[in-house]
Amino acid sequence: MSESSGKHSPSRRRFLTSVAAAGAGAVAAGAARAAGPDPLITEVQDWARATGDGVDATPYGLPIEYEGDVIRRNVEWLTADTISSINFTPIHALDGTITPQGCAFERHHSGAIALKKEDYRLMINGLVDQPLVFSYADLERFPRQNHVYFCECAANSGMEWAGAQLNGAQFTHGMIHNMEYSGVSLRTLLEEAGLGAAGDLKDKWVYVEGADASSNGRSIPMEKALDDVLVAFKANGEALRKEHGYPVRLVVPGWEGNMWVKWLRRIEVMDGPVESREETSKYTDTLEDGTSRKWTWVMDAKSVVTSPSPQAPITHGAGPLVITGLAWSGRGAITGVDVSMDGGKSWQPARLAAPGQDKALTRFYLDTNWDGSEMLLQSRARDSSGYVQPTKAQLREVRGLNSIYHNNAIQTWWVKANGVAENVEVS
Ligand SMILES: Nc1nc2c(c(=O)[nH]1)N[C@H]1C(S)=C(S)[C@@H](COP(=O)(O)O)O[C@H]1N2
Ligand SMILES: [Mo]
Repeated sequence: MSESSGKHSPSRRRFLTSVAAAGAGAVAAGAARAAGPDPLITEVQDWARATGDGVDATPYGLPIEYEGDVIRRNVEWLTADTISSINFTPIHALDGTITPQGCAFERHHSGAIALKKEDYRLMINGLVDQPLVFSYADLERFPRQNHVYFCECAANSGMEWAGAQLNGAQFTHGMIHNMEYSGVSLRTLLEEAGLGAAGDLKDKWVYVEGADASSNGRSIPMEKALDDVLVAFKANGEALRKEHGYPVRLVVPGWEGNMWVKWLRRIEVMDGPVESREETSKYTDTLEDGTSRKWTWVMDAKSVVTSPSPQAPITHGAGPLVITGLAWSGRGAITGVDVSMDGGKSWQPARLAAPGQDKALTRFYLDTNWDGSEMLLQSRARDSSGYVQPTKAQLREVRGLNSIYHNNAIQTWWVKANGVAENVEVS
């Protein structure tokens, strides 16, 4: 509510104060608004005096200027340069589950390239009956599918292993996006090339690589390649943005973002994994004893409260409060989310906005009446495999402190009585 017009009388101010003191909260604030003349209601406003923008003003729309805060952000010490870089989705400011492409996190190893559809080629070679090259127009002639999936970088929350570090859900959990992809099943394309030459498919792999300088090559076991992997060219109904791999990217549902090769260029059917850089020195987790976990492809169940959170403090005082967040699992659907306000001592079930979808983000809400005292706010996800999101202590017991990747531990926000929230750990 704006006080800038200066038209509010002292008595109105007192009235507002007394309502707040009575703890009547957000609902009564509406009644207070009616107590004095509100120029936003009683005066004719500029926007009603003349016509607005014409329909030709915005051939392609961007968010209104007042939403200029809902943007990707960097963490300076994580972004050595903008070529090998990462930025973060503003999950604290979004609702629902679909991430608009315009603010979905980006991770590039050698910058985002501009590749025309006409210059696009996808090769399938190796242990196939007939090596093939597809143009973009060729891909459009295969039967198409639509699926919503989350893409999470394995490094999401990686900075939080040793302790609470980054102050905001965008920074601790924002290496994730969730889009509706349209594309062709990888199985369809592999079958077009013919897998007879590969023999027994059980021990076969595909090696996928991109057209950018880094190529970001990764090995994927054939079982996954023939399961639900998509060769996608649309996201949320429109062409992939350049930064997400235009014109074609791989979608590897539930598996770490690094395998979602952008600007997809080549798929080789092989009799073993390549053990490339991105799957050996990177994206593996070193344990206490110095050995590393290998082939940790699946992103385990995880959740985070997006509001209130450090970038989305409570600004309305005690009373009705909507607590909300996101949950996801690479092993299937989210079946439930619990919320704790006391650092994990007690839990209550949150409401899922819609039944959990396979390997996609699920929105949860807890509609509560906040008593105005401080909270240690947490969320805990469960998935269709029966897996329950672990605490940081439980995860460290198994993995130690050397890891960077695959941190799916429960997150805590310390929400103070004034509504300000901070990233903390509870032991
Ligand atoms: N060709 C190519 N594919 C790539 C990358 C890359 O640098 N080059 N980065 C990978 C990583 S580490 C992640 S987390 C995802 C990020 O996808 P996004 O940029 O669309 O968010 O793309 C993956 N695919
Ligand atoms: Mo990543």
